[in-house]
Amino acid sequence: MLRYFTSGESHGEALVAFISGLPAGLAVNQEFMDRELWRRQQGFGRGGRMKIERDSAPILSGVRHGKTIGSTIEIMLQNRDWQNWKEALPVESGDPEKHKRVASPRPGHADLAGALKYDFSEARYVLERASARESAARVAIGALGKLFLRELGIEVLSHVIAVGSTSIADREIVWEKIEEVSRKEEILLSCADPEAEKRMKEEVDKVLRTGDSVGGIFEVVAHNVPPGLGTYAQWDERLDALLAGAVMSLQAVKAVEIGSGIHAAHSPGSAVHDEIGYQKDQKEFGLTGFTRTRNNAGGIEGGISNGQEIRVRGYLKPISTLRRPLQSVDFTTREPVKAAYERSDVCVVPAAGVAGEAMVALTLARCALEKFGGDSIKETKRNFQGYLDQLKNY
Ligand code: EPS
Repeated sequence: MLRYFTSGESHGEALVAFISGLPAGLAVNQEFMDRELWRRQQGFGRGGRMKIERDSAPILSGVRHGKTIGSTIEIMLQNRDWQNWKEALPVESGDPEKHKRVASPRPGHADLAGALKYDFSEARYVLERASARESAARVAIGALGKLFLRELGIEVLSHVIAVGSTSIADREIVWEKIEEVSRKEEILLSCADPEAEKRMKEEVDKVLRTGDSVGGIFEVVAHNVPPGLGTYAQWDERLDALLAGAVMSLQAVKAVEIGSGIHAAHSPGSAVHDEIGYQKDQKEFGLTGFTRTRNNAGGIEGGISNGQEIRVRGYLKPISTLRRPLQSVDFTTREPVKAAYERSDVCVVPAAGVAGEAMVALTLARCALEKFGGDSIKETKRNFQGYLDQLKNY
C-alpha cells in the first residue's frame, strides 16, 4: 500500500516527507522534482517569503543509482528562512524574550481552534504547522507519484479557473491548453485564457492595494486514466471520495467538486449525464471502443474511473492573514484587538493547484498500485498490460 507522511514547521529547519510502497526500479529524476517545486512557488500574489526560498528536495533514502529500490523514500527540503528564525523557534528552550508570539488569532486561520485544542497560550506553534508551506513536501513526493503514473501513461496537471469573481469555470479547457500552461517559464495565474488571466491579475492587484486577500478555484486534470480505478464495493474505496479527501486536505480548500458536480445539483438528469456511444475503430486508439460526448461526470461513475479524463476542482477561501486585519481578541487580556498580521501571500490559487496535482497523483498512484500491484515496476507494468489486453478484448 502506498503511504506517505510529512513533518516540519514553516520557519523550522526543514520539511521532511516519507513515501513507502512505490515499486522498485522506477527511474527518479531530481530535476523533475525540483521543477515541480518551482511551479508551486510561482504565481502573482505570493508574498515576500517566496523571494527567500528556492525549494529543492534532495532524496536521502530509497533511491540508488537513479532508481527506487522498493524501500521507504525520504526527502528533505531545507527552509532558507530558518536562518532568520533560529532564536525564535529553537528546539531547546532558548531565550523566551526572543520567541515571536502571535498574540491574537486570525479569523479563518487555524490559530484559535489550534490553540484551544493543544492548550497553547498563543498561536505561534499552530501557524507553524498549519502553514501551507507544508504542501511543498507533498509536491516533492507527489512528483514521485507522477513519475510512477507516467509509466502507465497517466499524466496529471492543473490550471486556474477562477480568482475572486473572475471565472471560466463554465468552460472545459482541453488537455493540450493545460499542458501549455504547465510548460510556461513565467507564471502569472496559470489560467489558459489570457484575457481572463488579465482580469484575474486585476483582482489580485485590487486586494494588494486594499490590504485584503482573494481565493479562487483550481482544476486538476488526470489524462489517460484507464477505467477501473477505485470501487463502489466499499465507501472508503470510492475514487471520488479518496480524491475529495486528498484535495480537501490542502490548506485553505473549503470545497471540492468532481466534474460539473455543483452545477449538476441544479440541472435535470438529461442535461447532466454523459451519453454513451461505441466506435469499433476507436478501439485502436483508446483503451475501449466506448465513447462519450461530454464529461460532466469528471471521469468517475460509481466511485470508479470510467476512462474519461478525471477532473477535480478545489475551491480556495481567501488567505486568512489580512494586512487590514479583522476583529479579534487578545489571547492574554481577552480585550478586543485587531487580528495579528505577519508577512503573507494575498493569492495562492496557482500554487494550490500544483499541490492539488500532487494529491491527485498520489491518490491515483495508490489506487493503481492496489489494482495492479507489483514489487518492481516491471511487474506492475506486466500486470497493467494484462489489464489493457482484457479491456481491448472486452
Ligand atoms: C503561510 C504564510 C507565508 C507563506 C507560506 C504560508 O509564509 P511566511 O509567514 O513565512 O511569510 O509564504 O507559504 C510558504 C512559505 C510556501 O512555501 O508556500 C501561512 O501562514 O500559511
